[in-house]
Amino acid sequence: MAPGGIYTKCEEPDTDVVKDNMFDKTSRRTGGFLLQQSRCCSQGTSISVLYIANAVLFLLWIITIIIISGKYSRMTKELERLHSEQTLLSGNDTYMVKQLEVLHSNQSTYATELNNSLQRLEDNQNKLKQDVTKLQKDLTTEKKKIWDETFKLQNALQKLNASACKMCPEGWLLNKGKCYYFHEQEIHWSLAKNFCENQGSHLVVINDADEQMFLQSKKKRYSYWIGLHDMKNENTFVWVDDSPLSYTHWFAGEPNNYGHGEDCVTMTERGWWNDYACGSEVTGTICEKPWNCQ
Ligand SMILES: [Ca+2]
Ligand SMILES: [Ca+2]
Ligand SMILES: [Ca+2]
Repeated sequence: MAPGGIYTKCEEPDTDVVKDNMFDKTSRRTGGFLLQQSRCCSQGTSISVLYIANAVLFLLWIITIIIISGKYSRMTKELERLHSEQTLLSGNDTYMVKQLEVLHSNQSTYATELNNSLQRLEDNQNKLKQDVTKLQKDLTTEKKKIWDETFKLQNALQKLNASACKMCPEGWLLNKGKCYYFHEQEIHWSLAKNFCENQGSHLVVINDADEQMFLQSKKKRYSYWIGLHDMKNENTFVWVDDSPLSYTHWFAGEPNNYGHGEDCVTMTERGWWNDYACGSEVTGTICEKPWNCQ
């Protein structure tokens, strides 16, 4: 196609057109009316094509606009969504910042409480150390006092022992404030009674089980006279110091007033009591007297 397109072709006929014009001039006289009509129809067709092309172009433009509009709408929605998410994220960021601030505040509080607790523990530890130190000091002081008291008591005891005030005379045994003497000689009851009285004592009076246990644990011979008799009234036994007969330790079957009569009492094997003839001699005598510092 020559420059100028369809319009040029219609207005500027080429040599063929000139020829045609010449032919037209020739045929105008010979009846070329049909040819001229055919050229006008060709121009109308071109215009129609032009319109159709324009319409197609317009349609494409409209479609393009619709597509672009659709994409623009989707992009707008996407932007709105992103903006919404950004707002949400911004909100979350703000919430996170607040949470961090709260955590930081709590951390500071906990740190302060921890420091306070540590300080209290340290104070308590120091106080305990002071208390322990004070207790150790008090204990040392008390120990010194006890040692001083012990030393004083030892001195007093030494002075007491060194004095003439003995707890019991030599050869006598001490038990609960009483002195006892085990006379190892075979004599009858009246001599035994006199012997004890000559020692500032009397025949032993057994008042309870403790005294009985002490005596039987110390006896060495088989039989000893004790201070019990029924000389005045048969089978009514009395002590030489008139103490009540509140305790007895008779052997089985005793007192039996055997033979010609038994009105005095002995402590025999294993400590059992037995009424025995006062004129008979037995292997020993037990004397008793209160402890007396003389
Ligand atoms: Ca007694
Ligand atoms: Ca008798
Ligand atoms: Ca008897």
